[in-house]
Amino acid sequence: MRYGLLTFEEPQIDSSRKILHVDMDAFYASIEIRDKPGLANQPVVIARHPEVTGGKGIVATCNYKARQYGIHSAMPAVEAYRLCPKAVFVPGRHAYYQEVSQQIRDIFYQYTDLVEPLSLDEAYLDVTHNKKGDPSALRIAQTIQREIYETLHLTSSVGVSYNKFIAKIASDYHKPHGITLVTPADAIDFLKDLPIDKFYGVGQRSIDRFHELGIYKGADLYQMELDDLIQSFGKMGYSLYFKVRGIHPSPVSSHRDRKSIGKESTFSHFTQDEGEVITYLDRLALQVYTNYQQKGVRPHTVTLKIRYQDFTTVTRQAKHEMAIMTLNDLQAAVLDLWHTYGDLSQSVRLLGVTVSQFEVEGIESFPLNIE
Ligand code: TTP
Ligand code: MG
Repeated sequence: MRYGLLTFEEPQIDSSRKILHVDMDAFYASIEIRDKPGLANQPVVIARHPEVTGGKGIVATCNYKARQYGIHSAMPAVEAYRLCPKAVFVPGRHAYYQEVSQQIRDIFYQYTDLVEPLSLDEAYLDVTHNKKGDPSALRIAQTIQREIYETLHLTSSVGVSYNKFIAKIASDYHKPHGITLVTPADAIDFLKDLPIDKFYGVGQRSIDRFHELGIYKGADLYQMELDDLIQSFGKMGYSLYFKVRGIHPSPVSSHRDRKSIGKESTFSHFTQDEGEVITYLDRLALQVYTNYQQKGVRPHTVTLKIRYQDFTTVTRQAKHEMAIMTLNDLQAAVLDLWHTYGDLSQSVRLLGVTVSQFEVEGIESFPLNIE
């Protein structure tokens, strides 16, 4: 294989790891139905009823019965109502879903500490060396699925493979309540068969570009040269070249050893307007907050990064005795740093917000200093 002036050996699959991706089925809706069995046979939509909100709400999710009417996540509740007026609209209870999510994670931790939650309802688990000493990842998947069902009365779907990328696609393959195993020997055929939009990380806008290039499924992607993929799709092209060959070495990174979570962003035009800077910082804080809240961690340190027009970069942090629990607290901490260290005598080109020094929610205590 040639890339630029360098020549590499054809990359090899590393099949030494055993990875699960667990994704709950119709998560919020299944919790509501579990708690109110009367809902079981009806289309259930998690959103406030459009008649109550004056039509403003958005569908968080819905059960599979409601999906038969074409209702789906992120759709305006008004549209869901139009598609199925008899659907039952149930307002979401986020704090409660978070509790259930923690109960699910507690089940995962009985098998491995290498758990990487992606959101409240899904996580990667590395079960290569698991606490049960079981060499069969498939059997562990079955046991975890059964245990979630028996203790929490919720169904889940599990993908079992040797890397995160394939495990995630596999969990979606037989939904709901399915288990899909993709062995290293099956991986290439599995990936070649896959429509391009199922490749995780390929967004709607790039799908059109892939189609323009005649790439509809994995097999088409597999034909492409690395150089061409990089030229057309940059970093994503590079990563897809390897993914379609079954290569994705990213480790399962548990929040227990994750050291920081951050987000930075460059202004499309540089600014000296403080109002604009503050709006930007609030938005970055919201993104960081959403990310760490989903992972169930609580930070003690906030770092602000400011890059000015001449590329001078200033990084300042504040340690807080109490963990930063709410979005308001995080936004206030970020603004505090800005007011102390920000300087608008020249334009700002980039801002970044990072949180670190995590404490983990739940029964186990976690040492503050994890560096
Ligand atoms: P998903 O796993 O995407 O959806 P789901 O669990 O409801 O259904 P599936 O069986 O297809 O996995 O998301 C998990 C939860 O996250 C979902 O129950 C509600 C919430 N969510 C939103 O609030 N807004 C959204 O746009 C999406 C996609 C999910
Ligand atoms: Mg789900």
